[in-house]
Amino acid sequence: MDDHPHHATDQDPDTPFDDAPSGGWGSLAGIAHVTGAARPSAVAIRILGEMNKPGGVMCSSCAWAKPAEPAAFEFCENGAKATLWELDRRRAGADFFARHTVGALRGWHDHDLESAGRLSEPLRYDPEQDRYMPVAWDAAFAEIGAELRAMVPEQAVFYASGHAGLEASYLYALFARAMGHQNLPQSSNMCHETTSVNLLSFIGTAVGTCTLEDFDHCDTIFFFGQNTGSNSPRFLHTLKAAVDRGCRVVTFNPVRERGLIEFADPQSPAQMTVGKPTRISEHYYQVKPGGDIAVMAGLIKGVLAAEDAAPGTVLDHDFIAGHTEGFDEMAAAVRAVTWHEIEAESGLTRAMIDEATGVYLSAGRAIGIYGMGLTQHVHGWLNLGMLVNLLMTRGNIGKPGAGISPVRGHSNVQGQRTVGVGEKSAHMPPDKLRALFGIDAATREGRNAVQACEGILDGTVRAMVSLGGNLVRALPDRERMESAWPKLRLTVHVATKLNRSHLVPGAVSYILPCLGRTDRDVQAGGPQAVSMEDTFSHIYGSLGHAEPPSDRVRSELAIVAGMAEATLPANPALRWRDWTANYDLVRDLIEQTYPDDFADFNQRLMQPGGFYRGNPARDRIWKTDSGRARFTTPSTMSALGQAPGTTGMTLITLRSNDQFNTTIYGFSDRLRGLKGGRMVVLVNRGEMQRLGLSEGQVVALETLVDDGVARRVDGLTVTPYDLPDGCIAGYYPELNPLVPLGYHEKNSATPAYKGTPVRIVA
Ligand SMILES: Nc1nc2c(c(=O)[nH]1)N[C@H]1C(S)=C(S)[C@@H](COP(=O)(O)OP(=O)(O)OC[C@H]3O[C@@H](n4cnc5c(=O)[nH]c(N)nc54)[C@H](O)[C@@H]3O)O[C@H]1N2
Ligand SMILES: Nc1nc2c(c(=O)[nH]1)N[C@H]1C(S)=C(S)[C@@H](COP(=O)(O)OP(=O)(O)OC[C@H]3O[C@@H](n4cnc5c(=O)[nH]c(N)nc54)[C@H](O)[C@@H]3O)O[C@H]1N2
Ligand SMILES: [Mo]
Repeated sequence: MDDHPHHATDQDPDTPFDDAPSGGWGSLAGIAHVTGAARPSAVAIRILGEMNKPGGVMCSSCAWAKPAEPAAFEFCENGAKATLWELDRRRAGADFFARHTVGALRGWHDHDLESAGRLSEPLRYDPEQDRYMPVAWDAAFAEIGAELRAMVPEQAVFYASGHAGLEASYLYALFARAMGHQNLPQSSNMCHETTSVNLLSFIGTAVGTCTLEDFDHCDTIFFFGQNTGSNSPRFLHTLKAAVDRGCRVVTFNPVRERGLIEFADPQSPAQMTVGKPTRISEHYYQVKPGGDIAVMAGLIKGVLAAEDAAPGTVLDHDFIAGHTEGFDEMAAAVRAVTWHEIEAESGLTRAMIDEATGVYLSAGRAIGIYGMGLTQHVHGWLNLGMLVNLLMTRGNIGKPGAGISPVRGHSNVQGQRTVGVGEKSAHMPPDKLRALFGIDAATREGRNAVQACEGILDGTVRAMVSLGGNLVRALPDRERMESAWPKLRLTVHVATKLNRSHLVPGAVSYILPCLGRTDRDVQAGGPQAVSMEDTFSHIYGSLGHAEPPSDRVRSELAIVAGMAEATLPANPALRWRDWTANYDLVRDLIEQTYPDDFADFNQRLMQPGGFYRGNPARDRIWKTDSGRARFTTPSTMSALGQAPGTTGMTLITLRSNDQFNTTIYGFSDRLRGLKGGRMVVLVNRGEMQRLGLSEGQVVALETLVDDGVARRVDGLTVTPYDLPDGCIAGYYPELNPLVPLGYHEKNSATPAYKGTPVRIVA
């Protein structure tokens, strides 16, 4: 019997829980417990004290900005959890793997796998014993190199989760291209790829146009499907400051997310003692999942009606005429949509949408914020198209205090793309590859995450290298993917902690333990910093101080360089050892490869507030085919690929306040008032009655997409929750087996994790 605390059930009565508004004392109380320690260590306190400040560690949780003038504590509850989770004093070393077979570990809960502690030595899977065994680094690199050399380059896939710094990521992207492929899927393929692909085609930039300063000047913020309180909590301070100076916040979200309703600032002692939180959203509308296109059609209808009533005063005619194309077609299509259809698709009334239009029209400067609620839909492209439309009617892109602002997920997910981690040639310019390294890049574009999965299913992909992440758990169609994974010839995981993906080894399989961002990274050239890019395209250096988990753990950059050197033919321009000794040299290469983005990179590395790499759309330079910003003509009023019908429900998968993606810190979702278990299905009371369900009843969900594959998750406890009719919710990653791999955003293949049609089976 394995010695772990949460076997089949995932109840955790000890997780701290209280009912305080998001950000209050309650959020601080939860921090110390995540790794079972009574209180944070001295080094943890030092790292948290310096976190997100120049010269400190840049938080490995979310991608929110690190302000030039940081607060006394520039970290949040969830950043602290991520930090303490990494600073875990427990170790998953050789003795741990001697005690547990891979088969036995497969029965463990995700939370318990990572709770085994930091990985502390390189491991090779021994199929005879079904165990991971310690191995020497050189032997690991030699075998990985031999396996990769024996393949056609395009049979290899190099995945990256958005953790690793720019330096390691650049070398990883270079390694793939030097080997002869561009199969570089990234976590953003499951996340903001909808943004990267579609914003590029609408306004000529793959990233948001705002910077942190814009939040000091905006008159209104329209929020679509981003859960600030759990996923980018430091943003709550920015929001509160905006609200305090009169900015009006309007939110569209099927779930009433606590942080967007009210927020108590734990850094404001007055508020703590008075206990009076600030109201964040002036209006909060519980839109149906996939209903945002209809909402925005209604808002634009309102703008057009106001212009009709007072011609020349509402639309930004100079902007529309001087900078855009497609306005007339878009406006005609929106005028043709009926309010009946808008109300049916959005689940909101015309009066509500008119009320929100009033706020929009009252504002000279508006910001549109969004997250996974817009991107993870089949018609996510149109969600973004409509938001761009709405903003552009009044010239709200490319002026101070206005813009479109996707909130990115992983701390360096945006930056990895900037330095070449991506499947397209454009991600790492071929002329630079030739000039700097004499390498001719593959002309064929590579595979994104969904295409990589298809390749694993059909056997055309033979090697899966992962720089961080937990792909098997994060992907759609998990059961199909888990059963295909062992057919891989080679699996390599560069990781800090043990996770589920490590437990489906290919024929040859390695776990290579790496330093985390909080760890001290000392190479032949001395202590090394790494860097990352935030959601506002600002770049920061990060310096770790903690004692590494063991002397057999290497930096991500050293591991990438080690694998590359063992795989590639000798090339004097590929100086893997020199680069490992001194990361300044890698930053010089990044600057040479992307001179517009990274001028004086080394000199500006520790600049307070980061350095800005610029954004043409912010300056109203449109790098689109026509040189103009494009209005999008809506062709449908629902972002869903398939309506659930009367017997089905639309499933949205959520993150709790006690997880970072597949890393489960605990079993409480404090800000939603839920605790104890993650195997739940949230249903509103009216729907429970209509469907004949009772609270606490255990049910299954089955997917209604008809593609010949049966998909089902059992053992879900019915939990009443305030949601729109026709909509149910549950947790990611537990419900991932329900999402079909082929059910994804049209242009970018981002899985439709927020709009899967399912049936509840009692
Ligand atoms: N603590 C913590 N921080 C994180 C993460 C984490 O797991 N934990 N993950 C990181 C990552 S990688 C990412 S990408 C971000 C994710 O951060 P978010 O973008 O906030 O993503 P989610 O929490 O998946 O969902 C966002 C919201 O969308 C709403 N929603 C669902 N469907 C719809 C819809 O159709 N319309 C609208 N308007 N809303 C909808 C949900 O109710 C939810 O509130 O957070 C990052 N930060
Ligand atoms: N149903 C559903 N599925 C989803 C989503 C959803 O909303 N709903 N969201 C999607 C989104 S937005 C994303 S981004 C993906 C996330 O997918 P991934 O990025 O693949 O998954 P993570 O859970 O972030 O990865 C966690 C693992 O990263 C490793 N790790 C942690 N820190 C480090 C480090 O510093 N270096 C290295 N090398 N490894 C490290 C640890 O081993 C840890 O177990 O999931 C997607 N899947
Ligand atoms: Mo993400």
